[in-house]
Amino acid sequence: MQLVMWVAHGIGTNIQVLCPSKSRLPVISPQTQLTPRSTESYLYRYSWDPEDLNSYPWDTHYVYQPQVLAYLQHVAKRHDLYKDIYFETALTGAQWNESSSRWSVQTSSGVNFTTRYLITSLGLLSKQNFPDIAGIDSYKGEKYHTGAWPAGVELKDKRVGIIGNGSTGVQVITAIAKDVKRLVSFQRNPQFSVPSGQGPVSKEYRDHINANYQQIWKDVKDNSAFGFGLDESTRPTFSVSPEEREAIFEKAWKTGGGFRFMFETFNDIAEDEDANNEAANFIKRKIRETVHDQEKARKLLPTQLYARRPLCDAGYYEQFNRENVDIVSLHDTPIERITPKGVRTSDGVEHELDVLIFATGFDAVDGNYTRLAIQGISGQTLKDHWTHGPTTYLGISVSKFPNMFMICGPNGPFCNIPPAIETHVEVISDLIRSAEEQGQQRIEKPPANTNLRHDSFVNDALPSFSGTLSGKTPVIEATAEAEQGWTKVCDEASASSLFRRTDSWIFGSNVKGKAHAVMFYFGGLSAYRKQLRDVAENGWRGFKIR
Ligand code: NA7
Repeated sequence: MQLVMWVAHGIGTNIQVLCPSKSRLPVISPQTQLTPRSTESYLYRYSWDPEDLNSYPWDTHYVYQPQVLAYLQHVAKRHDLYKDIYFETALTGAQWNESSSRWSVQTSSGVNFTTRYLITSLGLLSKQNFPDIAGIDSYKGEKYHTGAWPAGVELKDKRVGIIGNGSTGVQVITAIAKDVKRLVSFQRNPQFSVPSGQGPVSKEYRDHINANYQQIWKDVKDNSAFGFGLDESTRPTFSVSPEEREAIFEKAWKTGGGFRFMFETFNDIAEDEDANNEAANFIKRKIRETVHDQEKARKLLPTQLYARRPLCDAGYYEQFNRENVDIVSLHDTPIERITPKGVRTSDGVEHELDVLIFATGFDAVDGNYTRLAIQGISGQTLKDHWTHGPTTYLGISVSKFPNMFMICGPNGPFCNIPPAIETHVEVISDLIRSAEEQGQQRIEKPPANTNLRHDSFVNDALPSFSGTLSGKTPVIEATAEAEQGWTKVCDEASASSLFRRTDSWIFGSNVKGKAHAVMFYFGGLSAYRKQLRDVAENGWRGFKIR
């Protein structure tokens, strides 16, 4: 999942994977593992190896970062993938060459490639977003962004400040509060967080998952909107009495899970403002009950709609009952500047710190695409193409960028990421395979006894493969009409969502100067997969294959 760049030369053969680092997953020091997020352990893995699914161990409802990394390493070893991966190698530029129908790909290590297909897996959330705060470079203490956490950071007995309280900030605060000398959360907008429900899994639970794994994956992919393995509710908030509603919220609070709380309780929390208020008020009551100091509680009470990525935690609000944990509301006292010693707020207080943590999120979804010079037909970059916000066909393809495919590109499904990744890998593989098969049918049969390959692989660092060309490389390109049509579909699918009315990375409004744009298909994973099937069954409608 952290493989950042795939440069594919053909499906099933000669896939070269570029990866800028051996361990891009955030690494907090061993004693302060981040509380996991929303994907439960049994789905935080690949579905296509049933034997491994049934036998690979996981002991808690959510896995921690070292366990996720260990799992990925295990899969890479088990399926002999290391030989195809170039570590410490980042993509620096790529150009489509119309006359040869090839991509030229440049990398940070100086190894360049010429490929038939360019498949990107750059990450929805990987380009770090640093806030535009005066004096940020003047700070002399230790400074970290949670999206690039180095191994071995020691926070024990230090004065730590953290800017940001989204999904990551909430996790970090919960994880480190007990160890640090002093912790100050510099909070702009308070968010809603519910318990995660982390804990050990029983043998019965694991046996149940194992016995039903194939059906579970089928339901996740083809019978659900969010792909989290939830029993997504079909019940409107006001279809039950206030007492029943309270009991339903209370049960979800006790069970735990952010997406579970939002989508397993009622079906209209993300759509209907009154319903949203009911859920929001329940969580606010919990915050008031949990946080003893009412001034701290006031600062922690959200003031916006409950309509950002739903958060969960392993005791976030409880941390503010510790003497060593404080909160600065940036609505009350905005940051004036970052100084060499710490953070100065508008009340004149200089909060002196040993460590300053930026949990300020990411230039999400298209951020990694627009910072790179990926040039399609006529040398146009993706950045040029996306001046008014990112547009794609089905989240995988962009017109004028032939034979380039994106895994989790803009306007892919808004859902759990592992099944979204698998869906994209499946559809891209099918599309290329189908186009290659059509191409093969069109060419003459090759002469016998040649060491035939579909292409000649050109790689400056490796010996070139022997072989000859057999036929023309198919050129697969989304049409401009299909791209516009899909953008409209995504626009309409999110029109009624309250998520669209809050400022967050989901609509690109967390980064200064970035266009507020539709970045996801909000119609649900199973509906999305139905659309893909429909496209495939109708001759890959919306693609030109030449
Ligand atoms: P998020 O969810 O984008 O959160 C970023 C946080 O940083 C959020 O609390 C922001 O406050 C805060 N922020 C950003 N800029 C500033 C400035 N200039 N001053 C103060 N505070 C600021 O990123 P995460 O890493 O937590 O999570 C991203 C996703 O990764 C998450 O949804 C998971 O899917 C995994 P704001 O709310 O904008 O006022």
